[in-house]
Amino acid sequence: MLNLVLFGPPGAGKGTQSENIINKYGLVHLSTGDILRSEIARGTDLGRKAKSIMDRGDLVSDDIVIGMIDSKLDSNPNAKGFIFDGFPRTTGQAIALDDLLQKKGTGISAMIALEVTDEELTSRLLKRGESSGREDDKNESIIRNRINEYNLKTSPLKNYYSEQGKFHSIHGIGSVEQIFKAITDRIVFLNAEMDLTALETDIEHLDLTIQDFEVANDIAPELLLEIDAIKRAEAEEAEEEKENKKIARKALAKSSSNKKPAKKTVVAKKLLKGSAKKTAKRSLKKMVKAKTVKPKKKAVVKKSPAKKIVKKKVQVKKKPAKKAKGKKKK
Ligand code: B4P
Repeated sequence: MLNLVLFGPPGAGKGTQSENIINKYGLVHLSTGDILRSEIARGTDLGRKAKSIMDRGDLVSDDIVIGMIDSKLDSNPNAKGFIFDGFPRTTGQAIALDDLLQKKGTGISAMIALEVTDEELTSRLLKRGESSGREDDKNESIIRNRINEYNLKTSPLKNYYSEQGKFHSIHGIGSVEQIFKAITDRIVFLNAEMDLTALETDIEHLDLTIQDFEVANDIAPELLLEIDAIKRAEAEEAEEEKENKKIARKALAKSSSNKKPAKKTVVAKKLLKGSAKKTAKRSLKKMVKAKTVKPKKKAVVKKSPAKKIVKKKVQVKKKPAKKAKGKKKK
């Protein structure tokens, strides 16, 4: 949530720049000056109380403006951010604003302060007074009083936000467009900073995930050992079968010169064909000299019952299928 305090002395251009910021970022505009003027225009009790104070160029009491902001925050629950224009103007208002936002689970992102000289402010406000009809813009001494109020009561807020690392100063003299560009450049920086903070929070959450992974990893080694043993046993079995076939081929080659095939040759043939494999293997091992064939040690691995069941099922299915075919041919 982007919550900006647009700060500066009277006539610094807070209202003017607020309009541009709202149009670009879709923030809800809360201008205490506008709210007070609308209360005066509607002739409410609050408006009547505020009018004489504003006409003198003094600040309206903290209680009144804090109450106004509170109800405006409540009436915009789905806002994606606020721009506070002309509020807070005293340390009391700043503390109250922090409390209100904290209760709503948010806070001020930054204070953007427009810096303008007293001479420029006076000239701008007198010029506006020619057409605005605002009492506080018509008289130079009232304008001076507003500037004094700012220097005395409002300016200290720069330190308040500076201590929180939220103070951003913008040179407020130049064209409206130039100043707006300087503000938006700062907002780009602020958004990047907010993204970075969000990323840091995500990484903190990621630490928890790594911890979870480590717990899971404590269990994993046992499973990995079991899988490894199964794989090794299968590889050794395949290797043994390969060697047996090699021996059988040698035996066949030796006996090819003999008229009668030796018992060893018959067994070897059987082994190569793959029939009576187990019996052949056992016989061959007995007959072949211990020097030539060194049986490998087999890894003892308990195969899972599920595997055995699958093998048995396959064998059972094969046999009746062969018989059925033979019957049909007859
Ligand atoms: P606000 O309504 O807040 O207005 P402001 O200080 O007079 O003017 P702002 O800074 O918004 O200037 P703007 O853009 O209009 O205060 C009015 C009174 O309300 C206060 O004196 C006080 O009594 C009361 N009040 C409000 N909030 C309060 C609070 N929180 N606590 C207590 N009392 C409170 O610009 C001024 C003029 O300059 C315009 O004519 C504009 O066209 C011109 N301008 C703007 N940018 C310019 C630029 N770059 N170059 C030349 N001219 C420019």
